Amino acid sequence: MKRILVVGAAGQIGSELTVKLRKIYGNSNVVASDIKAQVPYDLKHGGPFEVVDCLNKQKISDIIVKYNIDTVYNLVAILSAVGEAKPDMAWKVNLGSLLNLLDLSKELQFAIMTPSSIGAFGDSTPKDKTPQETIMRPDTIYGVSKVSGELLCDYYHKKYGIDTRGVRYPGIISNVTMPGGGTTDYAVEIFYKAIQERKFTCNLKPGTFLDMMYMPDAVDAAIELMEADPNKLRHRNAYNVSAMSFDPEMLANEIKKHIPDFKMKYKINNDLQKIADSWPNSMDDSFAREDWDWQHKFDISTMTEDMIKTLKKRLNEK
Ligand code: AKB
Repeated sequence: MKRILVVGAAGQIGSELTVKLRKIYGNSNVVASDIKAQVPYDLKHGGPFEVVDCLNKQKISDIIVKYNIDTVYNLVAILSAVGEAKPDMAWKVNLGSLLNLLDLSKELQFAIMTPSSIGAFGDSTPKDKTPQETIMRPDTIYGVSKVSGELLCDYYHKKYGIDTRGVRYPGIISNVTMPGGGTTDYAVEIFYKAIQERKFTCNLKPGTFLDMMYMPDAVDAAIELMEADPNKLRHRNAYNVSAMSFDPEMLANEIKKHIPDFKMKYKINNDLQKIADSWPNSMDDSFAREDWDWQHKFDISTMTEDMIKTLKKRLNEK
C-alpha cells in the first residue's frame, strides 16, 4: 500500500484529491498537510494532518520520515493572477516547494507528482491543439515557474532517477473549494452567481477559448498518472491533459439550459484578458491518452449539469 503525503492539501485541488486518495489507499496512509491550521473538518480529522510551510525543508523531511512516505503530491502553488501581483512570492513558493522535495527525494527516495498548467505556454505557442512538445515562452511569472518546474523534474529524473510525474492542468472547475487567484476562476464563480443571483459579470471577453476540466477528472488524472507503469511514461516533466474547451458565451448558454433566466454581462479585466489570450485555446493530450490511458469523463454539458445539481444542494437553493 502506498504511503502518501499531500502538500497544499487545503487548496482547490488538494481538498478533493486528499479525500479520494484516502478512499482508495485508506485514511491512515494519506497524510494531508497545509500551511494553514484552519482547514475543513474532513481534511484535519479524516486522517493524519500536519501544519507545515513547504519552504521549511527540515519539517517536510521530518514528516516524510515520520510517516514513511513513498509518494508526494505537491499541490503548493501561487496561481497566475496573484502571481502577477506578487511575482517574488510566486517564484519563491512555486519553485521553493518543488526544489525542497526534489532534493529530499535524492536521499529519501519518494515519487513526486507536481502539476504544471496551460499557463506554462505563452503567446508564441501554437494556440489550437497545442502539442505536447512545442514553444514554451510564458508571459507570466506563474508560467515561468511552471516551465522551470517541468525542466527541474526532467533534470532530476535523468540525473538522479527520481520518479517525477506531472500533468499540465487546464482551468479546473470545482464545487468544494474556490480557486484562489487564477485567470480561469470565472468558470467557477459563474456557477455560484448563476444559482444565487441569476446573473454574472464576466471578466474575460466572449471568444476567449480556454481548456477546462471538471474536478473529478482532474483528481483521476493525478491518481492514474501516479499509478501508471513507469516504463510507459515518455514524459517526466508534465503531460498535456484536456477535457473541454469553451468561451464564456458557450458556458453561459449551457447554464441557461438549467437556469433559463440567467443573464451574463461583461466587464473586461485587461490584465486577466492578456494572460488568457496568451494561453492555448485547446491542448493535444494524445501522449497522455497513449502512455497511461488518460480519458476524461465530463464534457461541458455533463459538467454543467453536475455543477448546478451539486451546488444547488450545497447552497440550499432551488
Ligand atoms: C490559473 O488560472 O492560474 C490556473 C491555471 C490554468 O493554472 N487555474
